[in-house]
Amino acid sequence: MKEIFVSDIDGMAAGKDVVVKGWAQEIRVMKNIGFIIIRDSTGLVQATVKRDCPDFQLLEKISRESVVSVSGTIPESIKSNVGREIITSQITVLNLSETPLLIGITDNVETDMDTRFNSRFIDLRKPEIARIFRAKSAILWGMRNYLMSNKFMEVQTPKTVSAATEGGAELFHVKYFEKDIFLNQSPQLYKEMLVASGVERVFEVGPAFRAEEHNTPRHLNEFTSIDIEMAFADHNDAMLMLENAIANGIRNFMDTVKDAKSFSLVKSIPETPFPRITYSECLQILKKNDYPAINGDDLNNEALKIIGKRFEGFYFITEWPKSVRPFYTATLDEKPEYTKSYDLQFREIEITSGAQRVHNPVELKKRIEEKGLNSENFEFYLKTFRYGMPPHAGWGLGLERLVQVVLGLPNIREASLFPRDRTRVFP
Ligand code: AMO
Repeated sequence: MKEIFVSDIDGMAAGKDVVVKGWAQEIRVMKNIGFIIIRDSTGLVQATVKRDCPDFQLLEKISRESVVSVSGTIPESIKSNVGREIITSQITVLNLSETPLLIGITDNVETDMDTRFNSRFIDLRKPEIARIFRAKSAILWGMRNYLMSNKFMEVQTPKTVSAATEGGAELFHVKYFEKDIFLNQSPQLYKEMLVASGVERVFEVGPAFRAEEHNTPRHLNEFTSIDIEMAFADHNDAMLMLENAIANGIRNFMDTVKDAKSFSLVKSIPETPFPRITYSECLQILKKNDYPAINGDDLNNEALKIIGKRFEGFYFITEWPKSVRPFYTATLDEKPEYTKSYDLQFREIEITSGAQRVHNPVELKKRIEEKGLNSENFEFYLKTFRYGMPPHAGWGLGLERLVQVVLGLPNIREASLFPRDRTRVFP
């Protein structure tokens, strides 16, 4: 195991002996001196190699991106523009890299996204790409921590299913022995079933599959869904959990990722509660903007752009019409054509959908059938509502979308290590 990471060198006293292991990002050799800029996951260090070093000749042989282990000493004064230096006593090449590299790492050449994703393992060596995933990890950790400290239990549910969770056509079919089954679009039915099992508060971080045909900067065919479901709660309670989980995720990102604010679009921990606007209020705004009437329909991208301009960052759109929400969404007692549902938006981008759910099994069966689905296929789910199902609410959040908006990434694919889209199932 390596004993130190490159960033551990900061603050070490002159004269200390260290062994640095990483990738040889750049090699320069002159007559009496040479340099290797070594990169590891924490940063860069310059290994200065003087002519009297027994391994000086090796410098000619090391190709860029070879993996090296370099022993050396921290000098009295650092003469390197990477801010860290060791004076080399020994170089071991652990594995040579082939040349030329598949894509450049430090060169200022624009490589198109397709070429980059074909060699994603090298693309990820670029600090400006790697930090996206440090941010993603830190945001997720902060959200997870918030949920765990609010009595949520993390669960794992099947991704191979025999019933379409959300209905609709966005399903991948899979041959499963003699049967035709689906890849799950969302853990919706399972998280609700776990509420009935008495766990009360569950969350899952896992893949969700959507066979969306469209190729857009906001859609992936496999994304990471963070889902929660909580018993004895309504839509307002679930919204409270959501805004606090997000604020905690961003707080953790800002506290733990170096220079977070310098590369993120969101520059501070968002204040809670997030602003709320109802669907009907959105329609009024659209009308004032001479936008064509869309009552009862989903709000499309253009409409959401108009609404999004009124808010700085995150905001909720609440009380969506029943017609555009899934069968499991509870309706408002006083306005039964509208629902106890919400979307969390950032500008025109939808980050989360959620709602209080129907908990009455008779109503739920009716709602399934109203959507043109066969309720017999949902018997495994409906059954759990007949033996003591509490009122409950929850949400599903697209992690890559959240990372996209927090960092201001132009394309959601940038927030996925190995993106899956209409044409890409590789690497
Ligand atoms: P919904 O279908 O709105 O709701 O999905 C929830 C969130 O998942 C993200 N998302 C996507 N991200 C990337 N690519 C996609 N193709 C994609 N599709 C969806 C979005 C979206 O807001 N069961 C409900 C949630 C619930 O009510 O608990 C559901 O799946 O960020």
